[in-house]
Amino acid sequence: MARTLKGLQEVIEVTVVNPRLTDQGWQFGGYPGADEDTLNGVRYLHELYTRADPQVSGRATVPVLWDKQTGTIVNNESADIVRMLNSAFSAIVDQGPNLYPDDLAAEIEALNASLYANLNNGVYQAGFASSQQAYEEAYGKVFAALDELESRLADGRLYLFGERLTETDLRLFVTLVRFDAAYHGLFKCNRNTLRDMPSLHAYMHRVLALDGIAATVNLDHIKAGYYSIKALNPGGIVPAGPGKL
Ligand SMILES: N[C@@H](CCC(=O)N[C@@H](CS)C(=O)NCC(=O)O)C(=O)O
Repeated sequence: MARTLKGLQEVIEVTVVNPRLTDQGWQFGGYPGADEDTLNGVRYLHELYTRADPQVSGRATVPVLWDKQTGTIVNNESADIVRMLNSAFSAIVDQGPNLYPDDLAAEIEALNASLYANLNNGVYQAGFASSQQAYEEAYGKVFAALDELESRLADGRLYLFGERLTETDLRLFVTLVRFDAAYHGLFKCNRNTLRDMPSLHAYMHRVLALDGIAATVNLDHIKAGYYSIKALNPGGIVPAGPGKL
């Protein structure tokens, strides 16, 4: 999203991994809409981690920002990468909204933190809970956060902080756009769907309608990806719905 909004498509290519996580982690190619690694010609993402650091251990996660010139990983933390795309390339391409304006920095940090704890990560805590109590606590946090956002957006503002789109909107959108297709069913966050929350639902569609953003969302990949988590869905059946977001 940040790449598109900042007009960096010509400067930074995107390689989409196969949405079905294998026992070797993320794989390139072999699925509609997934890309081969034409740059390095590897099959699994972990091979790029090893190229970057032969001693590396741990999980090979996406996203990865890869430097073609030095042949290494610049960063693998989405929050950092969004900040980099916002300002680090402005000498080459200077366009798009400032996603992290100085005068909103403190508020952005505060909302990012609570959104992460209650919603972005809250849905995972609900989905991967190993006790009824942990699940119900996470479920409570998720819907309390959604209720708060629903009333925040009910005053007719366009984005979380008013007229200006910020990185916090990107961080919220990516969770909202997955909600009905993945978190409601697989992660048992099923008090209601996003469609049942009119202001939030309209907000999600407002962001989705921004120039180029719909092309960054692949509903089939979202469903195939989440429903291939074996621990939660051993049979691997992917639900047919929802028909639309
Ligand atoms: N802090 C990282 C976390 C990335 C992360 O956990 N990515 C997951 C997918 S959303 C992943 O690649 N998992 C691969 C695995 O667990 O093998 C970020 O948000 O950028």
